[in-house]
Amino acid sequence: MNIIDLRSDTVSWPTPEMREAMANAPVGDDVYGEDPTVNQLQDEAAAMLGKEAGLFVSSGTMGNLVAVLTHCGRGDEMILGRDAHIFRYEAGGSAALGGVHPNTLDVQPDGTLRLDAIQRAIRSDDAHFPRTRLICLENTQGTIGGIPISAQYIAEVADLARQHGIRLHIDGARIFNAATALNTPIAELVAPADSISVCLSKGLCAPVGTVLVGSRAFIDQARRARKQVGGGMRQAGILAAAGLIALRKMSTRLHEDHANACALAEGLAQIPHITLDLSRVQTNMIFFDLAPDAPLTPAQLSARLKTEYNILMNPYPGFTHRFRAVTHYWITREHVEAAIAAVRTSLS
Ligand code: TLP
Repeated sequence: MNIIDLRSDTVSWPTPEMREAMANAPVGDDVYGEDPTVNQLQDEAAAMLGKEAGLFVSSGTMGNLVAVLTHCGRGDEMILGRDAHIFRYEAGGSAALGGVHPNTLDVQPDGTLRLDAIQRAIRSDDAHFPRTRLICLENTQGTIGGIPISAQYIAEVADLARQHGIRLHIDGARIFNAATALNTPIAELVAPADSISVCLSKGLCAPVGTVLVGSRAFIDQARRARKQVGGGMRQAGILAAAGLIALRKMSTRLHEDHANACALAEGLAQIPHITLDLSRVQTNMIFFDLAPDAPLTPAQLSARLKTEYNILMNPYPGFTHRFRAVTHYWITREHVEAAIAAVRTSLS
């Protein structure tokens, strides 16, 4: 990349090995279940995550939507964080398309929802209330800093859910980052969850795709929901071929992105006008605030970095002075040093 693109890990390009595998992938019609590369990807993802089956979908948003549509019926309720991607950034898809009622709770600084708040949010059996069907967690929790949440907490939420006959879905867009940061085997981390959507196209660099995993019965139903939202793809093995490399190879190198995020954060934290809490940099995301009296406004800093240094880093939507920077495969240590120097010079 001659551009240093720190806006997100979604911007990561496929690797040369992925492009090669895509060009040569054996394919079939996946709506008939006949694409060997898609089948391989689904099976490998399910095995890695310790679940019975997987379903390849086009995006993280579709993975979450299909999961919610499969777990919930119209008028049912899901409990999730007010800062969850599903609630904030998925265009209200589960309400628009599934009639699913969101019951949102505050996300704690450690990425969790308070167990007592979940307990209180679970509805009793009363005709006034929607039926609580689902709890959604997000790991890593992106909007509050890319914070990984532990296997123990997930197990506690799952216990609570099970006591009430409620399902647990994990938006695992960055679940491999969480497993890496926590040093927990991924299957152990997600063991108590009924479904997990795992993005291949963020830190794992595939150009497209997410795998939703769960029990065989859940995935059989999810296949119908995917079809309903127009997500049945045909010779999708071309995409799944990149996904296989994402799973097999890219999932084991994320500690490099985390180390680069730390280096970037440490450099930025020393620059006047920047406030950055280093203790919150635990995976590949960095959030920092620009002082209101800094020589540039956030919009001006972002524009300066782009036009003068070819560095893309955006103010974070919904906050007046906050930036988010995200490291990924195409961000090297040299890029990190260049970005620190560019921000320092721009703000001097
Ligand atoms: N997140 C994107 C934007 O949509 C904000 C980003 O740049 O971080 N779950 C989580 C936790 C996500 O962060 C994202 C994407 C998704 C789901 C949706 O994935 P896609 O973009 O594949 O639909």
